[in-house]
Amino acid sequence: MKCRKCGAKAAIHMRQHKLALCADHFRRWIPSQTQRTIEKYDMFESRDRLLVAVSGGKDSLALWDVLLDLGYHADGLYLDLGIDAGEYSKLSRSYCEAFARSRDQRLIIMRVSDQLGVSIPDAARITRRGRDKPCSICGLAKRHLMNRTALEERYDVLVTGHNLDDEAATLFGNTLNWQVGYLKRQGPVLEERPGFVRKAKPFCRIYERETAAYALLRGIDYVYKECPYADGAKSIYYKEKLNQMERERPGIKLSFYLSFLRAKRDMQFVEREAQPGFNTCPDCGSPTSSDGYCAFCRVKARISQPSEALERNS
Ligand code: Q46
Ligand code: ZN
Ligand code: ZN
Repeated sequence: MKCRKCGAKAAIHMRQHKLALCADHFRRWIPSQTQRTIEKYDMFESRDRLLVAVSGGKDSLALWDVLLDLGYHADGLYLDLGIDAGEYSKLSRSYCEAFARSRDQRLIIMRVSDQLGVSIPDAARITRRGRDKPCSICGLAKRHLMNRTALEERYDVLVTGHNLDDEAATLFGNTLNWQVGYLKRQGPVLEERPGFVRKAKPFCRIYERETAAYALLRGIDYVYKECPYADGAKSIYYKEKLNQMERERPGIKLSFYLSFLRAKRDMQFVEREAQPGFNTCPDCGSPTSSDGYCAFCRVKARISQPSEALERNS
C-alpha cells in the first residue's frame, strides 16, 4: 500500500478514513488533525495556558508532544497515586519526568498521599470504598486534584489524552446502562463554571492505534504496563467489543461517537437542563453539590478522623 500524499511505502492504513500514509506524512497528519479538532470544538486558543494531565502512557505523552509541536503553552501534571506499593507509580512517573526533561518543560508532580494522608489503594481499604479495586476513589481523587491544581496554578484549560477508543467505550457503557446524566456531560469539552476549570480532549477523534503509532514514530518512551487495577475493567470489555465491530465495519467507532455528538448538538435526545446549584466546601473551597464538605474532603476526614467523619456524613 502506498502513501496517498507522496506515493512512498505506507506506514499506516486508517481504514475509517480510507487513508494510507507514510511515516513522515503520518507524523504531520496527527498534529493537523488535532488542531482541526481543537478548532472545531472551540477547545482553546494559542494564548491559553494548558495543563496536560500525564500518566506516563502513550496517549497523554503523545498529546503533550503534539500540543508543544503546535506551539501551545502546555505544562504537565502527574499525580502519583501510590499504586502497587508505589512501584507502578514510580515507573510511570519516570517516563513523565524523562519526557519533560527532554522537552525542557514544566512538570508538576503531586503525590496523592500528601493530599489524602495515604495512597489510593490504602484509601480504598480504609474507607472500604471498592473492595479489590480502588478505581472509584482513584477517579474521585484524580478529578478533584487535577481540577484544584489547574485552578490554583491559574491554567485556562485542563487537557487530557482521552482518545476515540476511550470515548467510544465510555459512550457504549453509558448507552447500554442508559446513564443519561453521564451522557449529558460527555463531550470533547466541559465548559468552565465557578470552581471548575475548562476541560478538553483534543485526541477524541484519534484512534488508539494511531496515538500508539505516533508515539513510536516520535520516539516517545512510555509505560506499556497498564495499572494493575485496570485488569477486568468494563471499559476494556467495551473496547474489545467495539474493536470486533470495527474489524467488520471500519469506521463504526468513529461514526458512533460523532453521531452522538451531532445528536447532542441538535438536542435530538439529550435535553439541556439547568446546572445544579453548588455550595463551597468549607475545607478546600471546591464546589460541592452537598450541604457540607466535598466528597474528597469527606474521604480525607474518614481516613484521618473516623469519628469526626461519621458526624460530617450524618
Ligand atoms: S489508575 Fe486508578 Fe485507573 Fe488504576 S486505580 Fe483504577 S482508576 S485502573 S484509569
Ligand atoms: Zn508520504
Ligand atoms: Zn473539600
